[in-house]
Amino acid sequence: MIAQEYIDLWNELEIDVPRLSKMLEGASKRHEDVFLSQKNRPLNMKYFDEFWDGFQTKRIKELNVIKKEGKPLVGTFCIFVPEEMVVGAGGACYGLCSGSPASIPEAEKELPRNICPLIKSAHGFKMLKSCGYTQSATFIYGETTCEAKKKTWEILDKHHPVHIMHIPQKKDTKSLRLWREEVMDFKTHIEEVTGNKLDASSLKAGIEVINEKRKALQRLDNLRANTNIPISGRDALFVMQISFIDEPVRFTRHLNLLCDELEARVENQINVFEKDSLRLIILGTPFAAPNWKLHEIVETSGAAIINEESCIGHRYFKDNIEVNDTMSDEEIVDKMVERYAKIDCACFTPNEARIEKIKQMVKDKQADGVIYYTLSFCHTYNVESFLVKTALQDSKIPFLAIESDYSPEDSGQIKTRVEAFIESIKFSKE
Ligand code: BJ8
Repeated sequence: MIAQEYIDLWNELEIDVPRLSKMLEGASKRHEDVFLSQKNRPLNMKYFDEFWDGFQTKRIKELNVIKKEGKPLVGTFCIFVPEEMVVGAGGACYGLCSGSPASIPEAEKELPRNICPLIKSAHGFKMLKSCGYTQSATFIYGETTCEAKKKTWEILDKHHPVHIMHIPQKKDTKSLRLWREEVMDFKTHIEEVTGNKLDASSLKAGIEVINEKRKALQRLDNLRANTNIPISGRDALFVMQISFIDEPVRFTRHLNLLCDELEARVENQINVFEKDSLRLIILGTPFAAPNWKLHEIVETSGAAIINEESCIGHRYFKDNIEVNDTMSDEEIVDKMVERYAKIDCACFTPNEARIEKIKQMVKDKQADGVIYYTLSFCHTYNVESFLVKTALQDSKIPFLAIESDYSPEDSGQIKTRVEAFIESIKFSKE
């Protein structure tokens, strides 16, 4: 039962109240099935479970308080957004609803069927007015990372304001110059919303908050790769998904509490998986909530997921921004540009650093194999999978490629392939 104050807020945001209420019932049931059914969960997951219960109510209320103060709310689908600037300006930057199949049929009235489900899902949420985050956003952040996204912005902009950043697709000096200009334009855009200059001290304040969040995520990342695995991959993914929508300081505090508990579990040799379960890393495209399909399949097939080389995962938090008190705003922006240029999205050519990083991750985390996950019709990740596969096979690292969308229809088929993959690794280990 949704409290009247939230229904009033939803009406104010022109949300389709019956539709969102129905979607939330489904989201809650799915959360119960995928997460609450697990045994031996860390007690500090309670905060994240409760956050999920209020993610379209309490959190939307908080965001709209910020907006009423004239601060920006920036909704995004990509980790190229310089979120430190938004936070430094007192605003909030968050991931938009884009992981559910429920909104896709509506999106297909305006978008082609054969494009990535993430884009269609997000576009459908806007058309249906059934996501509090999208409805609240001052503007949606768009980027030119892939063909489908950059053309969708032109259509999405008819429903909601979109600010587009041109992401260069090479990492040479010329391209980085363009990227710097784009970051400066983004800064100006944020300043226009608030009417205030983003000076060195506000930039630094935003960087500190996001650095702390990334450090806590790095801590989780290290803990879950222990020999005794203290948390399931499903739970770790859930925490990372919430990192994109929660208030960052509160989120960091709760994540550090969870990590304290995980540290104690490691010391006490508590493992949430059967001893000798295979350790797998997932590579590829992002998992927007509630896309939990692959994690659920893998972890109910006898293997543990110990990492995601993904934007909802390692790619998001691997790098911080190092600044000091003597830096000017220009120098701080340079540091931000440098940090964002390290993102190894498959939209870059060449993208060899990603392959080297994956090999290192497999070694450091003592993974038994990788599953390369591509959302259907994501050409950059799909094509790059050949290069990753070849490099990993040369290093004798077991590799499985899965391409899927948000529908549950292929779950059985994926499960069969994952089980066969797990058996083949076990067989070769023996
Ligand atoms: S930095 S991975 S978040 S672009 S939408 S590219 S899945 S076809 S999300 Fe991404 Fe930024 Fe890169 Fe990360 Fe493919 Fe779909 Fe495009 Fe996608």
